[in-house]
Amino acid sequence: MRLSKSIFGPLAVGFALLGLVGLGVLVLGFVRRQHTVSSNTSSPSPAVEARSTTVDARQVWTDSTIQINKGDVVTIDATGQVNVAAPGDGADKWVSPEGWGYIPLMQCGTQPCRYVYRTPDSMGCLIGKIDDAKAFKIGRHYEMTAPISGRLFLSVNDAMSSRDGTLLDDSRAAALMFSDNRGSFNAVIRIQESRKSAAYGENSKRNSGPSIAVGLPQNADGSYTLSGTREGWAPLGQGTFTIEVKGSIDFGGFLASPDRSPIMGNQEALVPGVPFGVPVGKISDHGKPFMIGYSHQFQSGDQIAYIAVNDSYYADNKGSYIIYKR
Ligand SMILES: [Ca+2]
Repeated sequence: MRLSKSIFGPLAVGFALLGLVGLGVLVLGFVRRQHTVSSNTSSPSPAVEARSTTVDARQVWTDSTIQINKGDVVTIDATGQVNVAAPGDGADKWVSPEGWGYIPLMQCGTQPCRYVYRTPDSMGCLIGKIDDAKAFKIGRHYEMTAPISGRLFLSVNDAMSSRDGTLLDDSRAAALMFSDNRGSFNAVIRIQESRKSAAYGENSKRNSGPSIAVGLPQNADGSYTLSGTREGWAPLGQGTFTIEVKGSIDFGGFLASPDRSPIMGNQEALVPGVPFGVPVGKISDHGKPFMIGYSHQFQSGDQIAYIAVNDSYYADNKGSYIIYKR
C-alpha cells in the first residue's frame, strides 16, 4: 500500500484510556464429562465434554483449558453482558455476546487510529481462537468442526492499538485497552470428539472430483509460495480442504503476519475492511472475500476457491507467505 492515501473514513469513536489494570481475573470453570449411553439402534456416540467458562471483559485472552482436536465438533452457547469502555465514554454501551453488530472506527488525536480488531465482525462480541490461529466471532451461539488441534481461548473483540495507533501486544493491550472494560460473558462449551475414520472418509470422497491446479509456485515439500508482490487472486482448487499459512510480508514499510497487521484496508485495498498485508480468500469469482489468517477450511463445492494478499499496491512488498494445502 502507499501511505499518501487516506486510509480511513470519517466516523470515529473515542475511547477513554483511564482506568487501572484489573486486579484479578476470576475464571470459574467446572468440568463435566459424560459418556453417552448407546442407543439400541446405532453405535455408541463419541464422548461429549462440556465446560462452562467465565470470560472477564478485562482479560485479553481467557484460557478455557479445553484442548480441541482437529475434527471435533465444538458448540458454544454464551450469555452475559460486557461494556468495552468506561462510564461516560463515547463507546460506553452494554452488549450481549453478539457485540455492537459492527466495528466503529477509532480516533487517535486528529487522525483515525491504525488499529486492528481481532475479527472484523462486531466490537465487543465474544470471540475465540485455537492456539494462536485467527480469531473468530462466537456470539450467542457458534458451532464448528475444528480445522486444527489446540487450546481454546476466549475474549471480547476490543481494539488492539494504543491511542497513537500502535498495534499492541497482549500485555500492553490489557493495560491500555482492556483495563476500562466491565462485565463478563459465560460460555458453555461442548466438545463432541470426532469420529475420525468416518469424517475423513467423507472428506476424501468429496475431494475426488475434478481438481483445479493451485496457481502458485510449488516448493519441494509440497507447500506453495504466495509472494507479497503477487497481485490479485490465485486459484487454490475446489472442494473441501484446509489452508494453513506461515511467514510474513512487509507491505511497504509495515509488517503483516497471517492474522495481524497495523493498518486496516481502505477502499483501495483488494478487500476493504480487512487489514492490509494479510492473506484473504474467496469462493468463486463473485464470492464475498474474507480473511484467511493462519488457517481456514474451504468448502467450495464445485466452485473455485482463491487466495491473495490484501493490498492496493504490490510492487514495494517484500517477503512471502508459505501456503500449505491439506
Ligand atoms: Ca476498552
